[in-house]
Amino acid sequence: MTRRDAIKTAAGAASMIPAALAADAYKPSPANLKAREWFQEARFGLFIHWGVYSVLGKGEWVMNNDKMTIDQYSKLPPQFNPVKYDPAAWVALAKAAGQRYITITSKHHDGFAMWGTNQKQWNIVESTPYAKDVLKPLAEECRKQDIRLFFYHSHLDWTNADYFPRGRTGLASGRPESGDFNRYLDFMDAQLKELLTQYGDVAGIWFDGIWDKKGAEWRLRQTYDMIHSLQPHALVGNNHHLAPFDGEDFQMFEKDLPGGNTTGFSGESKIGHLPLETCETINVAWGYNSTDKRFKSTKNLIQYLVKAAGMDSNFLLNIGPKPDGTIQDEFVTRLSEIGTWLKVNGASIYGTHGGPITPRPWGVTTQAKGKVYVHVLDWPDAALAIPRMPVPVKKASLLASGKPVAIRDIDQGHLLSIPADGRDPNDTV
Ligand code: H79
Repeated sequence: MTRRDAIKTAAGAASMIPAALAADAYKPSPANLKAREWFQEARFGLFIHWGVYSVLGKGEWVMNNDKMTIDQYSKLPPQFNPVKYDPAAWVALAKAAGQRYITITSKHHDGFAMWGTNQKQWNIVESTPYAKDVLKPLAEECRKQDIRLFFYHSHLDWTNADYFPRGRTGLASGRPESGDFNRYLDFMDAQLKELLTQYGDVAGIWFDGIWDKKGAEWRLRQTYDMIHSLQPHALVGNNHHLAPFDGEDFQMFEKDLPGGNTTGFSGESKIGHLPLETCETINVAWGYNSTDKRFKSTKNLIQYLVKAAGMDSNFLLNIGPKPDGTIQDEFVTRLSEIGTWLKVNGASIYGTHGGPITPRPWGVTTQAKGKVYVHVLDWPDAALAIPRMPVPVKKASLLASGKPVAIRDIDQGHLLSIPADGRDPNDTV
């Protein structure tokens, strides 16, 4: 059974569970199922990590890594004044890259709210000289430019006293050794409610950080149910590095293709039956890091997108804007180069599912509407032998030029040959 069939079967099976037994099982609304379809077709999104940590240019973990107290960290908001922030340009950048959605940090682990929350003064409107909500104009621009908007929201909070007992990180912040964790969760739900009622259509919430306090009662279903009751189509995902929990709508992987575990913290995330997404950075850091020059090449990033699609997964590619609101050239260049490639080859990515041939050392396959797209990332030789397709091959051509491709049936499958000048060093489709 393919992943796609498994998803259909699982959806069918869920609806056959007797109501009494299923009382507690999450049943996604029709709007939610439709949003999942949109999500899978979208395939490519822009991740944005932006907060007061950007001021220091040492990434979004600086408070934890440099063992900063809340007093020390509180010196950052007065320095955060992104006068060059241009949400129209940010959204246009994502559009030009061929991305269909944006996921931005509403709150990262430092607990700082990038919108004018009423729950706490620790927010961009009340604590920075900029004094404006940055999420609202972004949401408006996304609507104008037909991009959907997700909020990244950290469960983990290094500055909230009620985040108690403490977890594994943010231990040098100097908070009192007492607090009410349920009050913290109430606070978080109240903040989420603001995001889901004051920013129009929200594509979903991307949670992160519960790995900090394993075994705590996070009241996930209560929070997920609230989200779905406010916006039934909103997709809930949680970067807990485990198999999906009830109430979630997609499964994510961090710095690894689905099922991979090169990072060492994805060991328990077996691929489930929900739509998939994997996120990765252009250099190494998520939040702005001024010394991080380890930029991946455009080719590497295109191939990551292609490999993700070959595994039936979305790719969420990150940028960390500067504290003044601008985006460094290295990010802009790569995003626009990916966009150029997608203009020609997008039919092999958008709206596709993983193809009939599982990922191979030479590349991957995707499929849509009676076509199989063979993505050759690495030409092994003058000709390439591929496994047999599930149905007879009528015709093969290059996606970029439309030129016919020589294909010959052999005992073991098919033999493809493409002259060197017809190949694309990024990915010959
Ligand atoms: O938002 C970005 C990062 O800040 C955040 N997720 C992305 C999307 C992130 N947080 N942590 N990590 C990424 C790396 C996680 C490291 C961990 Fe651990 C290893 C978590 C659990 C084991 C280090 C050791 C942190 C806690 C214990």
